[in-house]
Amino acid sequence: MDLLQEYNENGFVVLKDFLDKSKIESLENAIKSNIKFFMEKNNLKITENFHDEGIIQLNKIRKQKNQFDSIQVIYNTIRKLPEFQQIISDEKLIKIVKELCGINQINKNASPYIWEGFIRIDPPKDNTYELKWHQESYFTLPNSNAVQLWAPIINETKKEENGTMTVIEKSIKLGEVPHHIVRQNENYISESIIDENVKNINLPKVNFSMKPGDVILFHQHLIHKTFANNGSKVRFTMVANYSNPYLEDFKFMNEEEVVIFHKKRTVNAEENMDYINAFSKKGGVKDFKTIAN
Ligand SMILES: O=C(O)CCC(=O)C(=O)O
Ligand SMILES: [Fe+2]
Repeated sequence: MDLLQEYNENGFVVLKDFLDKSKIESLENAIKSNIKFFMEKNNLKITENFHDEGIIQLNKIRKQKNQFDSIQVIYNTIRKLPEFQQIISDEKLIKIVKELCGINQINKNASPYIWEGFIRIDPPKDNTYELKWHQESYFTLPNSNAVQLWAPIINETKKEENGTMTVIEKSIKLGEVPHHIVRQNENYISESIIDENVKNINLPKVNFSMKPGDVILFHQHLIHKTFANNGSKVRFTMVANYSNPYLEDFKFMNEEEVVIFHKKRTVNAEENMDYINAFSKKGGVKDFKTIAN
């Protein structure tokens, strides 16, 4: 079975040992240097595996009121590293993405639109930003047959340790499943499929043990989430979203429009207009506490 067939059948493909080792190493060094910079600023001791300990300690500091949030700055800095942009724009990778999102079938010289690219940092035993089951079509350009990339760096990812990606196999056959606005905790609200609706889906769940260099590419309608990080190491993951802007019904929207568009079409949008109006752009609300339910 070729990659496209496998993708259309299961909703995802896993590419083992796919990314260039030296490019990963350059990115990892750049990230570690950024973490080290903030550790030194905070007078934290630099040990051998300082990057894990650094994130854990800086995450504790961020939770103390009125303390400078280095994690937020690290997040925003490392997503713009040229070493990261290079990996998500890698020729070999884009060639496959073009096949999966249907660009090759339209024009082999055309290329996808990178809607999103960032590096997620999940410290151990902190479930503040844990996402529930969802489909990426609620977070990307509408009608763009988007492909999502998820790939670990620095540390490998395993279900029982620092958690990893899990998907509902073949759930793309269900098409888009309605999402709700779900208040997860004091600090976080997300759009996701409520547990009750997930329970009714009779398809197998699979998860992937991944090493740096491995990549999972999945369809915008594949239902997925990650397991909590219950290990001792930080989970660092590259996330990118590629869309096909050449489809018949594709309509370009800017970031703000996309965010509002999807929130407004959730099942319980009407009861959550305060929250929706407070959102101005991607990742736009920092303090959910001030928003009324
Ligand atoms: O890494 C995570 O926790 C969430 C990832 C995710 O939902 C995605 O990559 O689409
Ligand atoms: Fe996702």
